Amino acid sequence: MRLYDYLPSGNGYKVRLLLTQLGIPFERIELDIVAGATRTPEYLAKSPNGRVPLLETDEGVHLAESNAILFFLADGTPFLPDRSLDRARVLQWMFFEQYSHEPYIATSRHWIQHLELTDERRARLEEKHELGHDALAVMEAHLKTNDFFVARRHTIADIALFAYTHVAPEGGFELEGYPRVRDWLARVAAQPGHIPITQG
Ligand SMILES: N[C@@H](CCC(=O)N[C@@H](CS)C(=O)NCC(=O)O)C(=O)O
Repeated sequence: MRLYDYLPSGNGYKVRLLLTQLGIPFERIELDIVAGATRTPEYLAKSPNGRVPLLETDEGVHLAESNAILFFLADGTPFLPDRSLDRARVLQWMFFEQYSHEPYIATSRHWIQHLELTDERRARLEEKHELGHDALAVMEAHLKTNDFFVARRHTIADIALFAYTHVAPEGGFELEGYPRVRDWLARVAAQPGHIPITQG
């Protein structure tokens, strides 16, 4: 397996983390996304949307989109339940992550940590923070009665949401007001084979 990746990327980290927890060996190819390394003709031939992560199987098949990669790798393992309703609930939380969480929490972090904070970005940050806090509040409410997001155990829904939630403070999000989210972050970080986002 080969993973096209960018170390600070939470989307890349999701896949790195699952591959490691499944004990699947992989070669990691680091791409400098800020310098446009995902927009070269060679890379676009593999991944037309020009983003990381991208999985390349030993057969040379390419699969993009972090949560699709998680779903593919987790199938048949304890990280993805068998029951169809549970599988749908895993997808429910992964779609929530991509539509209501990542665009606000991950983007704020990327702008603050890796890009120049222009006046235009600074002005848009306020709305990103408001919508990011809405997503954190949804998570906090769910975790009032659940230790994990689906099926009362650690699944790829937790991995997908953990990736950018645990580094949300780097995007200006205080997690003090979300005690259940903080407890859940600790539970996910305590799972066997866990690695930090900084580990390639
Ligand atoms: N929905 C995609 C988002 C991927 C994405 O936005 N990747 C960013 C890094 S986190 C990227 O490659 N950006 C480079 C670019 O847009 O040129 C996923 O979940 O994989």
